[in-house]
Amino acid sequence: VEASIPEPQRDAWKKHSAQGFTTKEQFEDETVRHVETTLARSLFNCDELAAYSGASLAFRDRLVIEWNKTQQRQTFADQKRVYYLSLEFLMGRALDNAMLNVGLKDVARAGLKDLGFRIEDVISQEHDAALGNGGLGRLAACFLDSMATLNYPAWGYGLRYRYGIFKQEIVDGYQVEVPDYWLDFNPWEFPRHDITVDIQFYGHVSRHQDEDGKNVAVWEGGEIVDAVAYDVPIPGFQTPTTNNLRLWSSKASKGEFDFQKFNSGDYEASVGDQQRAETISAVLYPNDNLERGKELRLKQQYFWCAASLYDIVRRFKKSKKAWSAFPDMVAIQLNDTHPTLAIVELQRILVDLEGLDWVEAWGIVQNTFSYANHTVMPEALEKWSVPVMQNLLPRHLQIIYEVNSQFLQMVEKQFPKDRDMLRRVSIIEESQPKMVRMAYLATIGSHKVNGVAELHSDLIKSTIFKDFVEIYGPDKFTNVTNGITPRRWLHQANPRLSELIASKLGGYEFLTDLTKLNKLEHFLDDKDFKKEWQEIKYANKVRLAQHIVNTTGVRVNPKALFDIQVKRIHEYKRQQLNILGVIHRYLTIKAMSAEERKKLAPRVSIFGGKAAPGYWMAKTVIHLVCSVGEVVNNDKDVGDLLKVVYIEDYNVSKAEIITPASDISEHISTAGTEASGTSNMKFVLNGGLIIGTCDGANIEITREVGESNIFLFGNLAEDVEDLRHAHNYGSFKLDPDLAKVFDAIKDGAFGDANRFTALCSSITDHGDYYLVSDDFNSYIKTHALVDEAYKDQDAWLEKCITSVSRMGFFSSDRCIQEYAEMIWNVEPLVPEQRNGK
Ligand code: NTF
Repeated sequence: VEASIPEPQRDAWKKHSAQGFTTKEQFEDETVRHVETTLARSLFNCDELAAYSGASLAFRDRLVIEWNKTQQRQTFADQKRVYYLSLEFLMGRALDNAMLNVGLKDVARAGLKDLGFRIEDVISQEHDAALGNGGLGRLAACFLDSMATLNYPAWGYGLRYRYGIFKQEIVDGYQVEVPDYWLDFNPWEFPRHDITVDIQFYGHVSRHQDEDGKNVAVWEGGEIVDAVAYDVPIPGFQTPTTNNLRLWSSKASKGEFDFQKFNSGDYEASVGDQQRAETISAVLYPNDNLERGKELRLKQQYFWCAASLYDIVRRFKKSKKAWSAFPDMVAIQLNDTHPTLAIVELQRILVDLEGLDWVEAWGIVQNTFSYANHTVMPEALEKWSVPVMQNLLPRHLQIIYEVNSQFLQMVEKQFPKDRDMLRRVSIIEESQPKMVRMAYLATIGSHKVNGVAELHSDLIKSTIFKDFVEIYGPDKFTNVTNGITPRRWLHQANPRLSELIASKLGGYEFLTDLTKLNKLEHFLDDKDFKKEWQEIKYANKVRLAQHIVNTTGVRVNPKALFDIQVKRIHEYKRQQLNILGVIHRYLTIKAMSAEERKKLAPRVSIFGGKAAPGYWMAKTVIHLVCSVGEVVNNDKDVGDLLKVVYIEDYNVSKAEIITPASDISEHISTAGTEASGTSNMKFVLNGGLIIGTCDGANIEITREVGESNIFLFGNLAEDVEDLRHAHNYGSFKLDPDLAKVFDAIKDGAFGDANRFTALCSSITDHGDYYLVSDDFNSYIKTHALVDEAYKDQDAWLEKCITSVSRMGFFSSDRCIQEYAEMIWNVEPLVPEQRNGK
């Protein structure tokens, strides 16, 4: 029974209920109070960090008031909720976002000024919440923003890693990883020590007869770890909704603390148990698009799925509804296969703990879950070894085998005697050791499966899920093209551009209906507007140039064309193609006469992004970029014509500085490998053009902005397989321009050539899997077109403005609405208006 205040005392309670500030005076009151009492500081020792902390706590108080109201409203409304399960949430900074979303940034700016601080300095004190690797985690963060903004009753569930993605330092041109301990002071989370769930691991399964004589499975023994909830409020943009992101942290269970050992004097061993429990949520696995099958990762997954499901089921049970109503109240979205064990866990709860019949339970499970696939790359598809799972989760493995056996019986009926089909679609791969194919399990346990861009959704139907389309029919598979939140990626990152757009469109409605941007096309002849647009871009480039000189010492000319590639370093994303192209440009400049050089448009090639610590080839690419920069940036022949910089520690807050400053950005993955990409959308929305392959969302961006406003190059996805085959079984012919680039590297133009041997030979001698050579000529030629186009600044500007005006489709609001209507079947919940209905 939950405690509550008795009726007669409720008025007193309401009278004193917290309100949260709205005026500048109140903001200053709250900020100073927090600095003085919560932080125990004073005006004699309040630095920018303390000011950040005080202001954040003032905003947190406001958020939590709205958050409480939202939770009450949602409980009372008793309607379907959506639960978004993601192992990553790449949130970035929260203060700026909170200020903008509650509409009090101007109040805070004025208040902080009164107290002696510049708001920008205060905002930049915040440590990024970096609980993700890249696109997948940032997508989850954009989705939370959109779900709150659109008033959907939605919860995020994730893990509260003590260490987020590592901090990258570049030392002597090499990546060095530094742990990201970010929880020292985090005003944005609320520990909920009262919400603790016991999570079981290992042990064994036995069979018992229950009272009705039914044979039930009982999972016994093993170890128990506690999951403790930490809640992070997610404010919508100018809406009454503040949703919840619940992150689980692991802790040794009280029962688990081994008093036997303790009493017998083995204190250290019992502390050891404590520490082992805490390692479960200790660290985010730093791989993007790679699964390495480590037991601790599986432990993380089950820990988080089991705690989240316990929470969801408990909430449902309070409603006293029949189990058959579960899918009418609960939609669970799986962000990739990482939470697939939640499917098995719900089946276990329904059958083993709640006594439902298997078939009825499985129907409920399938109607509850949906699964989004984010990659087709084989090394990123999750498979878990059967022996590992048998040991860690014995009952879950039994359930998986039972699900598989019923599924295969169904397939056998549909395709009698097609043995190979059964082998192909089995959840269990008959390898040595046997493996559980998580993508198949997720597909079988869900009512909808979607890809994240049109090409990708077509690809999954013709490759990894081809047989499943035959089995279930095509309607189970659908597309929801990714999107980004215009609040963070336009309004917050590029406030001047947002303001200029608002001044033309007569307000900020475009931030909640991004299709309104299309009205910008009416201003293509407005000279003042265009001039101001150009000035804003220039100012954004000056700001980035300042960051570059501060952090790398390299001085870049903000009048040069800024050519940017920032994303995780991966062979499939082809930063190697970019840097080899840069070398080609360098060699071309070196061979030019002084006259010819005068005609060339100056360029700055900007790279940024982290390599997974164990990804040696990616680290070599970083080293090559830095080595080329070292030579080019100090070459007097080249001067401003070419600069090459590596921006250290690319993360969300750096992206907010980098994205608005691009003239052109690179989205150049081998066709068919990048499921969607989302930074492509961010760059175009900020008035930069892109050079890209026909891959992922680039294709839909082209459809929207028009072919004349994008620089496409390279081979098509449909030709990739044949080209690879030709490399391996025909004759591989190296592109002649690329050959010259390799000669320069081998001659030691960028330092000791041995360091780059493997990188070069992966292209020249080992099949060129990512088609760098096949696409090189097209890439170089397309960059020449970019140079030409940039010379006509007026035409360039028109391309940029036209593109921005056509980006409405890529709002994550559109994307969330599609999920809500096509997949989740949930409705928004808006509070009743006071004056009526
Ligand atoms: C990533 N997938 C894809 O590589 C990106 O193209 C896409 O934009 C994002 O997902 C978001 O959909 C992964 O990180 C994973 F885990 F699936 F490999």
